[in-house]
Amino acid sequence: MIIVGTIREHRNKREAFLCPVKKKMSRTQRMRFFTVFGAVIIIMLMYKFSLAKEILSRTQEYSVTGLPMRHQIKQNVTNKINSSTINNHGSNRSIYLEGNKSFQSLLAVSNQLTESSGIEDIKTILRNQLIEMKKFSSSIQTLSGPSALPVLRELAMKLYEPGHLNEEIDIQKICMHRGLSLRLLILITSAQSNFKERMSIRRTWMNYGSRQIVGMAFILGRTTNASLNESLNKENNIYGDMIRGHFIDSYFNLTLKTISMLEWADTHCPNVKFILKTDDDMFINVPKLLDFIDARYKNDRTIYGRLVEDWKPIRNRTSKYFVPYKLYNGWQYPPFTTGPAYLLTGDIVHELYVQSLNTYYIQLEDVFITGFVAKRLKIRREHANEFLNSRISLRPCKIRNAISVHKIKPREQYHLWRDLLDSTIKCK
Ligand SMILES: *[C@@H]1O[C@H](CO)[C@@H](O)[C@H](O)[C@H]1NC(C)=O
Ligand SMILES: *[C@@H]1O[C@H](CO)[C@@H](O)[C@H](O)[C@H]1NC(C)=O
Ligand SMILES: *[C@@H]1O[C@H](CO)[C@@H](O)[C@H](O)[C@H]1NC(C)=O
Ligand SMILES: *[C@@H]1O[C@H](CO)[C@@H](O)[C@H](O)[C@H]1NC(C)=O
Ligand SMILES: *[C@@H]1O[C@H](CO)[C@@H](O)[C@H](O)[C@H]1NC(C)=O
Ligand SMILES: *[C@@H]1O[C@H](CO)[C@@H](O)[C@H](O)[C@H]1NC(C)=O
Ligand SMILES: *[C@@H]1O[C@H](CO)[C@@H](O)[C@H](O)[C@H]1NC(C)=O
Ligand SMILES: CC(=O)N[C@H]1CO[C@H](CO)[C@@H](O)[C@@H]1O
Repeated sequence: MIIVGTIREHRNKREAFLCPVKKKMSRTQRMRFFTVFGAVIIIMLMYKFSLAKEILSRTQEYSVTGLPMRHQIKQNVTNKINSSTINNHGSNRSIYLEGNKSFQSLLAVSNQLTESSGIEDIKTILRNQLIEMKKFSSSIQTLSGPSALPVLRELAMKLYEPGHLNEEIDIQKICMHRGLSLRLLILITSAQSNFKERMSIRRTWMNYGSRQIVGMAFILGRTTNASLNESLNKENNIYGDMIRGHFIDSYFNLTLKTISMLEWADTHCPNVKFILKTDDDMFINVPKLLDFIDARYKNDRTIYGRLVEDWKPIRNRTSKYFVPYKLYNGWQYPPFTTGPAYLLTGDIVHELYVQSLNTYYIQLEDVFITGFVAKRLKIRREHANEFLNSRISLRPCKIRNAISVHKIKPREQYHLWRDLLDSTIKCK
């Protein structure tokens, strides 16, 4: 009895809900209703789509910085767009405005519809609404300059994975007795695939590493490419001179490589007198560098190199050195020594490491370490003309007076090494 009663009640309710609609709607009215309903759905879908496109185009713009691994950067920026880590009111505001605008245009459509609106009226209203929408979309596009980029302004510590794969290397060979009797440690940042570059250095100026007072090693990151990883393992089995950090190796992560270098030196070689940071496309005149150090043996808290002042951030997205305002909004960098080669006194390594982790990340490692971090720690930066850090004519006498020469191809290392040692060449 009770069951039958509730079923009947249900049916009655349904009929009460459906019947008046059925009765009131004529065929044309029903058509109009569904057309408007469909149009509203289409508008909502289009807004959703344009919103998605807006986000996508921003992340793409961000990645058009000439940085390799742009795919991964894009992925992470997209991942983080939803999280609160984005400190970007510009883009948040425009997305928010867009939402408000879409709500308003739906209201506008419904307000303009009357009982008597025909299909043609609805079409006109929708067309006008679409034109409005397009105008608004393009105004958002022009709004999204660099300031609207979803850029992550993060402390380096958030990005850096500390630690090294130390099982593969002979730490004593690179830095004996934690650097107590070591005068110079040369750490060469190297890209994983640059096997030829490493070989040419091993066969030339790296030979000085066999002296008791000089230690040398390459600094690399981690890779997810198993076959590349395997060939690096093999290379290290033979040479044991590659310090491999835990961070992922990429152009955007260059600064992490230098931080990794500082961490390793701080942990395993804290007593060394001087550290040269250099790259695998450099020729280093080690005897000249040792003379340079001997003349400054008593000095402390200094970075020597090619000092540049008044350098301004590059805001051109197509540049390799592009830095968005969100990462650094100053109009010029503090004085810094350029990245291909600079020399640190050993006493500042620990400070530099700790402070670098507490500094906002930018991918220009020289500006970051020898500019921002060193300035904060009040470390002197001194210009030395012998650091050429640029491509010069490779005449023997020029090389003999230089400490570092940039943009050297692997086969040129051999020529320079031979010229450096050739005692038949006399210079003034
Ligand atoms: C964005 O965040 C909201 C709420 O935090 C969540 O429901 C949604 O799934 C997230 N979307 C994406 C694409 O992660
Ligand atoms: C957007 O702004 C709202 C309120 O202003 C805030 O709660 C939210 O976290 C912001 N979202 C993003 C992605 O910045
Ligand atoms: C949406 O925009 C209109 C005007 O453009 C404004 O008056 C209204 O306050 C906005 N709504 C919200 C929720 O901000
Ligand atoms: C790369 O090789 C190292 C050393 O053998 C190993 O610890 C690591 O797990 C390897 N990584 C990958 C991605 O294969
Ligand atoms: C992995 O590294 C090898 C070289 O060792 C290269 O030929 C290959 O293209 C790389 N694979 C990917 C997916 O990058
Ligand atoms: C940089 O390194 C960090 C730490 O290993 C890693 O999570 C991140 O994916 C890397 N970024 C790029 C762009 O390679
Ligand atoms: C940005 O750089 C590209 C090439 O590097 C150049 O063609 C373009 O004119 C530059 N744009 C501006 C605004 O300087
Ligand atoms: C390529 C890249 O940066 N990947 C990182 C994206 O972010 C997640 C966590 O937020 C990391 O685990 C990935 O390594």
